[in-house]
Parts: sequence; structure tokens; C-alpha cells
Amino acid sequence: IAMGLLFLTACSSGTTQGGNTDKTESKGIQPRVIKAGIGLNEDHPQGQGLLKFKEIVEQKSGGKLKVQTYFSATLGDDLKMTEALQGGTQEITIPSTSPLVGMIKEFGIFDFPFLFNTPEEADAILDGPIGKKLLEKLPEHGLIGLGYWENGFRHVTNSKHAIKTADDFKGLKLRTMQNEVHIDAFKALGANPTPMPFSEVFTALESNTIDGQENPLATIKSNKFYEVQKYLSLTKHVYTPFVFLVSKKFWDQLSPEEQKILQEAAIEAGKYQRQLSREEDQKALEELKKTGININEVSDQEREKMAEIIKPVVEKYAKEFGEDLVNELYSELDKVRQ
Ligand code: KDG
Repeated sequence: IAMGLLFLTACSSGTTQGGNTDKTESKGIQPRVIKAGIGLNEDHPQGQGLLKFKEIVEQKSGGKLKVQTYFSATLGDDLKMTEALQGGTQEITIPSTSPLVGMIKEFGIFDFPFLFNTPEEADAILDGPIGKKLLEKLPEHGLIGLGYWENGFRHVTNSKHAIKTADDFKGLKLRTMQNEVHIDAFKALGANPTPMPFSEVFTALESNTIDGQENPLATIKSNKFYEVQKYLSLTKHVYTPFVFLVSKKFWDQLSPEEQKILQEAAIEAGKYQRQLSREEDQKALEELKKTGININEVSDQEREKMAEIIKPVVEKYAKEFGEDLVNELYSELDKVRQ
């Protein structure tokens, strides 16, 4: 009896530690419905990754945790869904880090053009101390970050002319994400950047409100931008990641067991998603060639020229985001490149 009592006391004191009044530890896995929404389509590597996440969560929880998936911005754009997580009316979203820079400015280091050369370099930084440090800034904004998935290297499409040289950006009205680094970088190149949520891009291209946009090949294919664009130039000007977000209001109600399932599933599905994203990047190029859109390579020399023009923008934001952080980023990258 004495031992039993001791055990009970230990358990109940354990549950109150986190400030939770309910006995989360004794709850194990509860039946729950988890609403997960993204801006891209189901056939996109991000959509396929989300389906993998659903499969893993449902399997690990014996079907108790159910993930309801919403693709193609049916629940809203990245910022709207992130706000819904903060308010506790949606549980999961996987936005680009770029539009989150208004909330956590340091995420902007991933928006520096020509920062990464390969997806593996991005993995090393995102999964390393820098990526972790940025995830730790999320809870004070009502969000939990379970890791990074891949969006990938972005290229420019437009309806006017091929971009072969840095000069070819001049005068082009280009949609950018809602992110000041992207806006200033395209301004520096002489373009006319127009920030807007992703869900409005197709219509804006179709109605010629804008001349072009920039996104990874998988997105250009999945969202059929080739139907409303004449030129695809392989500028590979920036790599942007996705961040896997959970509502903190929801997270705090979960038992440690449930949290573990979600954390592991986000990482496992993320590995699958990154792999798929890299395969799709190759495949999409082949398929885009068949659509009739004019595709051109951009020489390394011209890409270096573009990087040179954008350099003052990067330097300005390096100061704003914190020189220590940016120096750490560059030295981590040096290590990866050795
Ligand atoms: O699901 C993610 C999308 O909503 C968005 O982040 C895609 O890269 C993107 C863009 O250009 O807005």
C-alpha cells in the first residue's frame, strides 16, 4: 500500500509540473482530430509529405489521433493559417519561413539569395544549431516548431522575356512572398516586386496584373503556372524552407506520449518529403519542357553578378537580424563545405 501511494504521489506531482491542471500523463493517447492545412496542392511534395505524416500519426496512435488534411490554401494562406494556430482554431500548418519574418525577424537569414548551393547544405544548417535556435523563438508566439521541410530552390517565370542576365530583371513586375529581403533584393535588381499571398498568384498572372513570379519547379508544375507564363529561367536565386508548425494551445493539452508521436512523425515524414522534393525537382523540369514554356539556363557568371548586386541588401539585413547569428551561419556553412 505504501508503495502504491508513493507511486500515485509521484505521478500526480509529475503532471502538475508543467503548469497543467489536467493529468496529462495519465491520459496516454486520447481520441483527437488534428486539422492540418497547407497552401500547396495534394500532388506537390509538400502535400505528399503531409499525407505521410497523417499515415505515421494514425499508425503510431492506433488510429486515435486523426489528421484531417486541407490542401491548396482551402483554410487560408500561410499567415492566416499561422494566426489560426495561435488562436487555437487550427492545429498544424507548414508555411514557408519567409512570411513569418514579420513575427520572428531572424528567420530572414534563410531568405538571403544565393546562400545555399545544394539542398544538403540547407539540411545541415536547418537541422543544426542555427535551425534549432530559431525554432526556440516560436513558443513565445504561441507556436511549436517540429522541424523543417523542403520547399527548395526558386526560379523565375514571367510573360515578357527570358532572364539570362542580371539586367533582364529590369522593369519586370514580379510577385514575391510577403518578405522584406525578397522585396529589397528584387528592387536592387531593378524589378518591381509585388508581395502577395500564394493563393492569389495564378489569377494575378492570368490577368497580367503581374508579369511573373518565382517558385521551385515542383510548384510551377503543380500549380500549372506554365499555362499563364511564357518563360522559365533557371535562376536558382534562393532556397527557402518550410517550417512544421503546431498550435501551442493544442500542444499544451497533449500528453508526452502524444507529443512524441507528433514530433517523430514530423521528422520521419520530413525525411520522406525532402527526398521526394529532390526527385520531383528533376522530374518537374522534364515535364515542364513538354508544356511548351521556354526554359533557359542562367550561367554561374550571371548568377554571381546578381549576387553582387544584391550584396548590400544582404549586408543591411545581416545587421538587422544580428551579426552574431549571421557570422555563426557563415561559419557553420564553411564547416559543411569542407
Ligand atoms: O504551403 C506553402 C505555401 O503556402 C507557400 O509557402 C508556397 O513558396 C510558397 C509561396 O511562394 O508562397
